Amino acid sequence: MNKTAVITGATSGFGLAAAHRFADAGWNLVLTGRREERLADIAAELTPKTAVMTLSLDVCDTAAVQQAFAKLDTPFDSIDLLINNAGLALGTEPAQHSELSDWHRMIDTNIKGLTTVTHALLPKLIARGKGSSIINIGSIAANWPYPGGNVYCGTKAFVEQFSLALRCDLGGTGVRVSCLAPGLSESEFTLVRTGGDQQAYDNLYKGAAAIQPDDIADTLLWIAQLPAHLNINTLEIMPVSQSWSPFSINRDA
Ligand code: NDP
Ligand code: 8X3
Repeated sequence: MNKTAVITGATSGFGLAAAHRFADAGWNLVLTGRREERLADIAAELTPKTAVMTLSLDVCDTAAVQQAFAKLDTPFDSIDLLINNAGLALGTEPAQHSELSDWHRMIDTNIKGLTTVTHALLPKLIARGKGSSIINIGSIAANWPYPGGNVYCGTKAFVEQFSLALRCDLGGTGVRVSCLAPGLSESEFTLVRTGGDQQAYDNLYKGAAAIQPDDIADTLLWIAQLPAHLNINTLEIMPVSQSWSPFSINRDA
């Protein structure tokens, strides 16, 4: 029997690439995102390869998430893998110049949305037991702060620590938990973050040989298909072009 994966945020970037990769590998898919038209197009493209169900929902809408996952039909009611990928950054300004509404939306999406989906699907994953997995998409921003990262960095630090703590609680159930933490990756993420600034997008990625969504999709499939006795705890992945700088020193402060 084919395995089933739930991928949140499957309308673009990592989630979309993962949908294609997992479909090619024969997984049934439950794909979510807010953009219904994109979901319909993706389902139409993938359905010849595998069974696909789409759920148009906002992960910040707790009732919608709970209702959607409470009534999954066969074969989608048996969940082997949850990829908690839906997320976003908003703004690149220092904290003192940031919008509070942006901070709250990042917290609502990256923390509250991710935990709502996890809570809704935990019973199904535990029912599948050995070999099932949760893969949470963190970020290098969890461990490597940078100017303008403020709340985004904080939300991804939550994702990493939540993933590790979840592993403790799920001991003995057979459910694996991983946090995959990418660095600079080329996707709509940067357009969302900058309010659609194509120039900022072009400047960031030009010559950077950034991670591509297909690279992350390959890594997700590798994690999900590891033998059932192995658990990747956290995995940071950067493009070779990205590395660290010295600490800054504000001498006049
Ligand atoms: P994209 O912007 O390409 O994709 C984000 C996805 O999340 C979209 O499918 C979007 O769907 C979905 N999404 C956003 N908000 C919501 C919401 N409230 N409810 C439901 N779905 C939502 O970005 P990436 O693929 O790059 O990002 C995916 C994840 O990877 C994010 O968690 C991001 O923080 C993380 N990440 C990204 C990096 C990068 O440099 N790109 C690096 C490290 C981590 P829709 O708009 O249709 O709802
Ligand atoms: C996003 C990656 O490097 O922009 O999670 O913080 S980075």
